[in-house]
Amino acid sequence: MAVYAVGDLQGCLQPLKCLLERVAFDPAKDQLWLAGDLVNRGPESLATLRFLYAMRDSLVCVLGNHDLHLLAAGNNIERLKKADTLREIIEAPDAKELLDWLRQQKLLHFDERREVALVHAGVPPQWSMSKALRYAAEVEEVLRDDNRFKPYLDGMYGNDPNRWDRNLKGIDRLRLITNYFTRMRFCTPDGKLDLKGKEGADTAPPGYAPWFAHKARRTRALKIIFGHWAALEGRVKQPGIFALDTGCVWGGALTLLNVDSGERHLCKCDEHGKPRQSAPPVTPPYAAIATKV
Ligand SMILES: [Mn+2]
Repeated sequence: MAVYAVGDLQGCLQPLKCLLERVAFDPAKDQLWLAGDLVNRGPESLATLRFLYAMRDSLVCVLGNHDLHLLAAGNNIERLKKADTLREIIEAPDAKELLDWLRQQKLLHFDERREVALVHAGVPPQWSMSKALRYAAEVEEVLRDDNRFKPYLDGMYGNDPNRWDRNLKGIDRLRLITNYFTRMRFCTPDGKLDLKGKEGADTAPPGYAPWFAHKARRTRALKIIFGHWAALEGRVKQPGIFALDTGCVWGGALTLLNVDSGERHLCKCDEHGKPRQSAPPVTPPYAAIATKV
């Protein structure tokens, strides 16, 4: 059995198929971890979601900001913005089945045996993995609750509060937890968020740094796989940190990581998210990820 992790798909189904074929992925034996943002902006969001749903028993999936936005728009179509390409999903005959599956997914996954976590944006520096899992579960529980998920999706938008306080309550608490796991890039050592910056790791405002770069980060002994931050171009110098969003939807590449060997496969995409050329597997300075298997 092999375990692979793939970066932000955003509706780029063909590059995903190209990578799964390249590694001879077998859904009966292998597992695919999705770093979130399965849909939106790219060419085939509905087909991507259907493809993944059909192989759901072989997946581990964490939700990204675009996936939550799809759930919110499924609940309230007014949430759709001009640049969104999500209407085809919301109007599909199987929309309910697909969206009900999507809202069962997690914000944070932790494989204890491998000591590897999977998250869309990151884990804030002030939280241990056990704390992070508890807080992620608060949101996951609400999302799965037929009576509570709609008000949550309506109230999750916004950048405040931007600093963790364990006494936060209600939707403010859920919004900040959601922003940490699905939107964070830069923060202070105690987890105050800056949600404006989207450029490279060296563009943090004064006092801020990429979430993974804080020396006292409480998860620094663990490995963390994440997506969301295309400007990193898959390059992070901190050991144990694996950035998988290589901007497929923006004409970059889709990255597939073998979670146990650290080997990376890239499929380049053209502006329509179609495979352009295949690139050889690379294992750059990203050391093999898990040894305890
Ligand atoms: Mn994202």
